[in-house]
Amino acid sequence: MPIRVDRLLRSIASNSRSSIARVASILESNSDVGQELAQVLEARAGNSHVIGITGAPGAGKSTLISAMLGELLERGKRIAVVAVDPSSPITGGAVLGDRVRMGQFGAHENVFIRSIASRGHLGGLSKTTGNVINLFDAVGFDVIIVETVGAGQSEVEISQFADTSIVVCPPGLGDDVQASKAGILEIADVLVVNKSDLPLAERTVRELQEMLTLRKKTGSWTVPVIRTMATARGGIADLADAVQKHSEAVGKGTRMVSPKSAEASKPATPKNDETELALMTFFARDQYVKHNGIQCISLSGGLAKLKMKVAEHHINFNQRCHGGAIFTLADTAFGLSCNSYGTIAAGIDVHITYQQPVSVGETLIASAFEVSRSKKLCVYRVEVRREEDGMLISSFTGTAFFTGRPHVG
Ligand SMILES: Nc1nc2c(ncn2[C@@H]2O[C@H](COP(=O)(O)OP(=O)(O)O)[C@@H](O)[C@H]2O)c(=O)[nH]1
Ligand SMILES: [Mg+2]
Repeated sequence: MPIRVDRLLRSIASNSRSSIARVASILESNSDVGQELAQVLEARAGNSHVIGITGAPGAGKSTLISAMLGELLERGKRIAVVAVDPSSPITGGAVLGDRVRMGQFGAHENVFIRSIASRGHLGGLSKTTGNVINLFDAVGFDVIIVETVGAGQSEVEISQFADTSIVVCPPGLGDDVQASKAGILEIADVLVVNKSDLPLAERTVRELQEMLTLRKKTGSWTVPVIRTMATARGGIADLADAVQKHSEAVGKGTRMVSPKSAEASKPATPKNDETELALMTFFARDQYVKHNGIQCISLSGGLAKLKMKVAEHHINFNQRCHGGAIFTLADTAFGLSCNSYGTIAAGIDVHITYQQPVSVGETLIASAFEVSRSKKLCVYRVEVRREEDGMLISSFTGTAFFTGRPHVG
């Protein structure tokens, strides 16, 4: 083992805060030393209970974590918090706010709070976060709480790291939001309706309970719906009890074996020729795709590669290709790819960025890649490039939910 790695490992064995912070920074830098450290730490991890907390911005996750810290400290635990903030690498805006909200216990000797900025690490969020979690695990924290912001990919990724996933719902969840969050609810081991002091809270609890009775139960664990008022530490003991019960039900360190079990629980990949035939049929049937002049280049291994020549009817009022047309191309590549597993996959959350304008006569190529896939959810990335010079025009990420229902016809 190189001297530097060995020295760093010895420095964290003393459990000094500054050494742990230094090693966390090295892991985040993803340098060679960081990668070696990550391997050693992974081998030493598996004793902590990792709790993922996710939900819409403003739901009260950070406030809830602060209240949880108070409760868990009273129960004699050492706790590390990892706040994953996708929006704020430099300004520290939201991160700083979160520190304030978790601040009451931030300086406690048995608490360690670390923020990870994730912007600019496309596809790297899971790796860095996983490495920092393993660090806290290896140095002996009893509980590691991971907060992820927003809706979409990061939650899905984080659910792969947590032994217990908590989804926080603010009161007033309308029907639309419920539908779009169906996939997120699928990953919840514990549901929390925070801000139970607000008038719509009871209705939200009832709606969530109804949704839970409708969905098929997997395993023996029954997902509880807990009411909390994080600002006044209301319901926090119940939440800590529920999380503890889940931990006892599933066992410690389950996240360490999850890559294997996740692999086992993935929908089986059908044989290539069958997949391609099915995808070809979907493609041929799609009226909207035809209307936009989208052509298929390949559908190999369930991953779609499509082509669209930008015509007059794709042009917007600025004489450029309409963003909606580029979106259609990327979304079609996403839709075909995630539907290649024999059952209907429904898109629940997508995001697109536009890097370059496109003019009439240019040809665009969209290629889909699979980022992750579990039994219920999958995440895809699609790149749209200009055929002439390979220039990146647009990047798209999408999450889809496997409904379990077969395709019609
Ligand atoms: N009324 C009420 N407000 C809350 C409660 N919990 C958190 N808040 C407020 O909701 C806002 C967002 O909280 P924050 O923890 O930053 O949410 P996050 O974005 O999910 O981390 C803050 O102004 C909190 O004070 C609660 O139980 N009741
Ligand atoms: Mg927060």
